[in-house]
Amino acid sequence: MTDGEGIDGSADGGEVGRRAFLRTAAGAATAAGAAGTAAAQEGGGNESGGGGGGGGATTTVQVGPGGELVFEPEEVQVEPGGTVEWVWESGGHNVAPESGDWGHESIEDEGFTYSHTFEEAASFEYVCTPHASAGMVGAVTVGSGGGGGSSTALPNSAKSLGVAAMAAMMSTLGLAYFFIRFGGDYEQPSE
Ligand SMILES: [Cu+2]
Repeated sequence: MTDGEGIDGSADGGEVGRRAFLRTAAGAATAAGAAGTAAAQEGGGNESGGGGGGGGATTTVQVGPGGELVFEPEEVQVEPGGTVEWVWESGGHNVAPESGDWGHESIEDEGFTYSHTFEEAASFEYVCTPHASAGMVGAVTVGSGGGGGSSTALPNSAKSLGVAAMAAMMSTLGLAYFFIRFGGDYEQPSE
């Protein structure tokens, strides 16, 4: 009945002290983490309207440059209201849309130009009819859509805040570990 009571009592005392310290350390770490999260959310909250200079800009696509059976560049991106101009660098090509009411189906010679203004945010694929099988295909992406998926990326400021919060948490926990491991006992164990 009475065996170990004194030992248990002192052990409990030590345990309580450690737990209290752990609670304090954990609380500090949580607070640091919460502060970091809040700051990160604030940092990520600035939704600026994006770059100006969208509508009205003209992007040039070379048609068959150097006699090669390609559109160069093969894929272009414009903002809604942006214009794409195709410039024939060699003859025998056209710009035939996969769908939609645009493009230039007639075969043209070098020096011809065709331009179209894209208002709708979508992806427009097209081919050169005579050379589609040779891989003379192209695409116009209007807007930031088309599988970019970059809207979920955190701004760098939020990332660094997160790292700072994590570092604060780790250092707090490290300090806690140090105190728990070595206690306040700085005496060397006598041998
Ligand atoms: Cu062609």
